[in-house]
Amino acid sequence: YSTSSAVDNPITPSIKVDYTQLLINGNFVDSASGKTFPTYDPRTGDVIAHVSEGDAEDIDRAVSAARKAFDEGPWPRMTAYERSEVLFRFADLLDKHTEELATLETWDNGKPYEQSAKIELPMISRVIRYYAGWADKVHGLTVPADGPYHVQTINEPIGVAGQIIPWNFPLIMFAWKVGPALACGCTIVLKSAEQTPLSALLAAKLLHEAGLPPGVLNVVSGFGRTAGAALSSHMAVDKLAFTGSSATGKIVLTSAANSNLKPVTLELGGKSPFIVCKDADVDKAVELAHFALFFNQGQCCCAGSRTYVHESVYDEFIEKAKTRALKRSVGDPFKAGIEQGPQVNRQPFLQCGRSHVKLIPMEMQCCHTDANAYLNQIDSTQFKKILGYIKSGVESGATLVTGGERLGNKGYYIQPTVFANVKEDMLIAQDEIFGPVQSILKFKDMDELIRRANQTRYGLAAGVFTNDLDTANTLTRALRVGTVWINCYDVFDASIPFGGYKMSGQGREKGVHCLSNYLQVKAVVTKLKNPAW
Ligand code: TXE
Repeated sequence: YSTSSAVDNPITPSIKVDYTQLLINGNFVDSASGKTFPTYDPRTGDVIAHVSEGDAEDIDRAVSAARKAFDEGPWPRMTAYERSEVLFRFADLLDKHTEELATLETWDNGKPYEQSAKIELPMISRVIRYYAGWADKVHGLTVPADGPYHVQTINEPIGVAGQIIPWNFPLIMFAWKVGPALACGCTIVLKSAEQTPLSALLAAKLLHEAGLPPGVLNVVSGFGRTAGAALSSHMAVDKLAFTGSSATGKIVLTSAANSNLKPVTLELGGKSPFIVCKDADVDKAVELAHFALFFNQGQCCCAGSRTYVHESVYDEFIEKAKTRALKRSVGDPFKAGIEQGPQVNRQPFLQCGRSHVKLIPMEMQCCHTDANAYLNQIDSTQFKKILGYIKSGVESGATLVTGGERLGNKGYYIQPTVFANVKEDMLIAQDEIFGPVQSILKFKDMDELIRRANQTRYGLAAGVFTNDLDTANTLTRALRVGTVWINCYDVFDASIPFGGYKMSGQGREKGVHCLSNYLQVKAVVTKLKNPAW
């Protein structure tokens, strides 16, 4: 990998952080307790800013504001076109403030600035425009029921939506959640991730500048086990949308069931196969498989994190995958040409009671199947978690082809790492590593491949690299996943539904499918006096 000396000499971002308080009922306010928590620069571990720490009382205030805005406010009552105009104006403001938003995103998360500014921000305003376009196209049906009845359905907004988002794509997650909910006329309480609270506050401020009435979108920064738990169990929240780990997904689903049975959509983890077939152009396959895994420091729920390669091209593939990983440019994400920045975090959040001195057995650190065990681990330290998995890969007998170590002495940089000879029973082939670690597995025939590719508790996505139509179609039908990318990867158009099979989630985001998450269907049956008409 070509490291940049900038790993040790971080560039100072050109903006200052303006918004650190909670946004409740249209105003920036301190948390009820007055508490704050630090958000860190993953390039150095230094504190960027202290942010108001919301917990149950603040969630209560935010839900009351959202409730009032839904029950009495103008938002669900204004014309759908007026709502769409607010969203279009918001998208224009997102474009106008790209530099500030992208800077906050990179500073808080560590992703390359060029990725934030040139890939993510345009995707974000596009998603908002997509849902702005839907606002006045959400309508019901006329139903040909038996009997002397005139029957219609009305699609009504579901009410107050609670939305909990993660740190890997803070603004994209914000847009995927807020866009459809607002288009449908819902009001919102959004809890951002404790690792990356900054960009959502600026985006929410811009949404108010675009004309959003107070109380319609409330943003509470804070921790999962306090603010997140209060939101998912709140009796006055009508719907919950969550993106995060499968373990936390189980917890929020349980809280929703144990409180008011609010419907829940979940977008969770993955262990997606990327399949290189025997007819593949190896150079192109290596490049795409590399992108599928390493994009965003490997911190993607849909990362192609099990690279299956046909035995006829396996050796050549490994050699070339190694060369490509070694060429990856790792360094300060604010520097031009950087492909990989630091992982998101290392600090455990002591404020919410997690201990960073307790030693945890590897199985517990890595196993996401047991929610209680998972809660006891240091689950916020991605950097440590990834290095732990690399160790486990070596110990379980996989071949470390390149990488495997920390990079530099400062910040949370990890060498692009490639493992060969990986087997399904190894932890690195089963758990979501969420880091720059490529695991390569060899396969021989199609039936065996299908069985092995499906041998995971996840089912988010898959990549298939082939020119053979029958191979592509067979795999598409056989793989139990929510998205199949053929000869491409990570294509995230606003109109394409995204979500998982199995423990990767419930429901779909983006596209027309997402609207139903934020709607209730009301049937209206009117008796006809003169059934002849
Ligand atoms: O996730 P959590 P973490 C995976 C990835 C990563 C692992 C742990 O493998 O290494 O999860 O990351 C909130 N009630 N993904 O610890 O805990 C939390 O505050 C309510 C995949 O960051 O799921 C944050 O806002 N909310 C993923 C959000 O849940 C709670 C993206 C996600 O945090 C809560 C991120 C609780 N009890 C991690 N506990 C993807 N699908 O893309 C936490 N939260």
